[in-house]
Amino acid sequence: MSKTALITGATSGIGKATAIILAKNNYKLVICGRREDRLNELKTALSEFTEVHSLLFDVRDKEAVFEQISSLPEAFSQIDILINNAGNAHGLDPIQTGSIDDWDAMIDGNIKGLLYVSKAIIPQMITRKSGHIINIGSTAAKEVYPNGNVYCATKHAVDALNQGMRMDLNPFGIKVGAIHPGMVSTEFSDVRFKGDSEKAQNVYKGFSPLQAEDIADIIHFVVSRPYHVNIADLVVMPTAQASSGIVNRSL
Ligand code: NDP
Ligand code: 8X3
Repeated sequence: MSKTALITGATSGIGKATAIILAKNNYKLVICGRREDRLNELKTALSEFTEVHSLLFDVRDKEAVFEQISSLPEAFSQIDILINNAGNAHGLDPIQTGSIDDWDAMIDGNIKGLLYVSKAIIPQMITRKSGHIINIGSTAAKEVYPNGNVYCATKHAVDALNQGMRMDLNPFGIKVGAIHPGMVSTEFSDVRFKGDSEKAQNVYKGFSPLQAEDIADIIHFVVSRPYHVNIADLVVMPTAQASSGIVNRSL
């Protein structure tokens, strides 16, 4: 029987690429996001390969998270793999001029949203004594860069939660691991710079960034390991990148 994966943030970037590769490899999917048109489009496209169900919710909305996940039809209600991917950076400002609304969006989405979705799904994994949770962190989970302050703090929190979840869920045989990408060309920078496409494009200028499909390939590798193998913590950068601040823009 094929496994069911629930992917948050499946409407774009890493989440969408992951949905595509998992669908082509016969995983059943629950795809989640806030943009209904994109969810519908993706569901239609992937239905050629697998069974797909979509859930429309904002991960920051506690009630909506629990309502939507508990509304899953029987055929999709057993979640074998949870991919906590939804998240974004909002702004790139020094701490003294950062916007409180941006801080709230990042803390509420990247940390609290990940917790709400996990809380909605972990009990069934405990009952079955099986399951796999993949948390999408970032190189920003491992180091801090100038003006990254709150985004880096939220991703450091994801790193801590990943470790904590792995410890607490260890008695139940549940796998927990994080993937921490460096610079990936998605809609991430468009969101960070609030639609200023020139600023967004400059982020990836002069080198070959990772593509969403590169991370999706890795996620597929991670979920397809045998039961006794848990990829607990994986950092992946473009070859041109050595750290958050060191990027060789001549590659
Ligand atoms: P995108 O902006 O392309 O995708 C972000 C996804 O998250 C979208 O599907 C969006 O869906 C969803 N999302 C964002 N906020 C919410 C919310 N409040 N509720 C529900 N869904 C939400 O960026 P990426 O694919 O790059 O980002 C995916 C993850 O990867 C994020 O956690 C990001 O921090 C992380 N990451 C990205 C890197 C990069 O350089 N791109 C590097 C390291 C980590 P919708 O708008 O439809 O709700
Ligand atoms: C996204 C990568 O370098 O913008 O998490 O923080 S970075």
